[in-house]
Amino acid sequence: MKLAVLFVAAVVLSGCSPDADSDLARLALPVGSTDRTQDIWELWLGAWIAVLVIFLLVFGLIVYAMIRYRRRSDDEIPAQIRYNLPIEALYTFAPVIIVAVFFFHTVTSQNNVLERVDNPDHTVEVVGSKWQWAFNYLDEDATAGEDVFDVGTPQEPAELWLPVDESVRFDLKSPDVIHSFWIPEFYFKMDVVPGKVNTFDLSPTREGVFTGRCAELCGLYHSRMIFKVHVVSRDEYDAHLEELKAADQVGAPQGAKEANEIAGLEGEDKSGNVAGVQGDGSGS
Ligand SMILES: [Cu+2]
Repeated sequence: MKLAVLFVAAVVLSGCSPDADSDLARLALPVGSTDRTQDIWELWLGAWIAVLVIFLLVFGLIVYAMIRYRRRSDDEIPAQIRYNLPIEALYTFAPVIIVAVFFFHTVTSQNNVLERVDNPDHTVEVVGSKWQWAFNYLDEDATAGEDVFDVGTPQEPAELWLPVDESVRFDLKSPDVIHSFWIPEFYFKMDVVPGKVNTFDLSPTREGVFTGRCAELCGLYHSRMIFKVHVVSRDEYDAHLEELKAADQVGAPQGAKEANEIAGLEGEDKSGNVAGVQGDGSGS
């Protein structure tokens, strides 16, 4: 029985992969785009297999019990059974085992995804602030070691450029509240926490333009914290950095340019409690 169920699950899911054309074959994930997406993909696929097996097993037992122990005539009552120790032990231990297996695979996948590379090729400092992003490219050859940045506003979102097949370290910072840095194609998000630098490494593996978001409800214009991600060749990446330098976007801002200028409310009093949003560039 178990083997049959496993076989069905394997057949149903065998056409699935993280770069399949159809959403269904990707199990509703976007096309995977970094060297870390395979780990998350395997976790996702494994969870679906486990869920399918459990579903078929439980549903099969329900149908079996309904038919096998049904009331067969009006003057007969099916055997009334209670306190079956083996079955109650099964009820208790099966879920514990299921949770333990999920936990084990979650921890190992997470460790793989968060593994550091020794000398990342690039370092991008990501500053999430109410309500946009700043991307600081630190110590790049293309700019002769000068830090350059791109910073967005809710009306004009920032763009993050990344070179394909080269490792990037992301340092996440926030000057105000908790945000979450999320690029769905990377199968990954990480909180951006004030007073703490969160870090992760990855290499984008697929050129393209993606949409990134803030995934932590951070206030009124949380939904405007959208940004564009361009994964490009190294040459295009370097050219973009040179453009930023030529546009005099030199330095490493610690908050959005107009963090307290809310879309549609231009000209409002900008003192008050959002004034602290604009960082001083000290990088603390
Ligand atoms: Cu946010």
